[in-house]
Amino acid sequence: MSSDIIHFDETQLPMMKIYDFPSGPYPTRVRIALAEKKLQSRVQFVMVDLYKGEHKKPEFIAQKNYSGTLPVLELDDGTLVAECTAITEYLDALDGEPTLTGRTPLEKGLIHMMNKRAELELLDAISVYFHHSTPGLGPDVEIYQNPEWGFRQRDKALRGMQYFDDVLKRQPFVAGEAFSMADIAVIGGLIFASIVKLPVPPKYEALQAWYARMQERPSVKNQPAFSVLTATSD
Ligand SMILES: N[C@@H](CCC(=O)N[C@@H](CS)C(=O)NCC(=O)O)C(=O)O
Repeated sequence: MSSDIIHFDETQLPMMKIYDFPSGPYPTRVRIALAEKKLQSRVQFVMVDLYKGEHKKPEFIAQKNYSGTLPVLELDDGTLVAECTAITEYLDALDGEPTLTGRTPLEKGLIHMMNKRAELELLDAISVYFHHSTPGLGPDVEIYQNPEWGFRQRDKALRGMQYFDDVLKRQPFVAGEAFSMADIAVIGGLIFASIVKLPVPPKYEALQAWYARMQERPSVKNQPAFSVLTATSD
């Protein structure tokens, strides 16, 4: 273990706020990161109802997140950090153990690459499918839909599953030998895949086995997203 790891007493950390929708795939990424870092007690969650379009209200966009998405982290001085990757990097930098974003330059580079691929090839693609080719968040929120574009993104996500299956045939975690932010991003993708009823094809055995292992982690298995999925599954 390197000597530059910072350990701190998390009870001394000022309270943070997270604008959240507890069962959402992206907010779940940050919830998993918080659980891994054991920082949940330092966070006050503020519910923003996606299905009521609260995240698209002019006040939310002007005052909390220009992109009109969740989650958003607010520090006690009012500083706002949006984007799951950025929030995870901030939380990870607060304390050195466990690391979610890597220690060495190579670990950091590989984790960032695989995290980005998980977003591009899986999670964001499924999100586009959800918003464009399914009822999404409902007619009041989904004011522009392009179903053809959504179906292309669904097919892209299926190719993404094949890619991550290949990766996980070679290594135990998405970015190599250790659990990281990149695993969390793929978990978010597969949660979203369940929401849109796009199950991982059985032939992707390595991806399925990895996902089963991930759902045994305490930081993952207790997430509200899984109770909602169980409650709504056919
Ligand atoms: N790139 C953003 C995406 C966040 C995102 O799409 N969050 C979803 C919540 S699951 C959302 O706010 N969706 C509402 C919408 O796009 O209208 C991130 O990584 O935080």
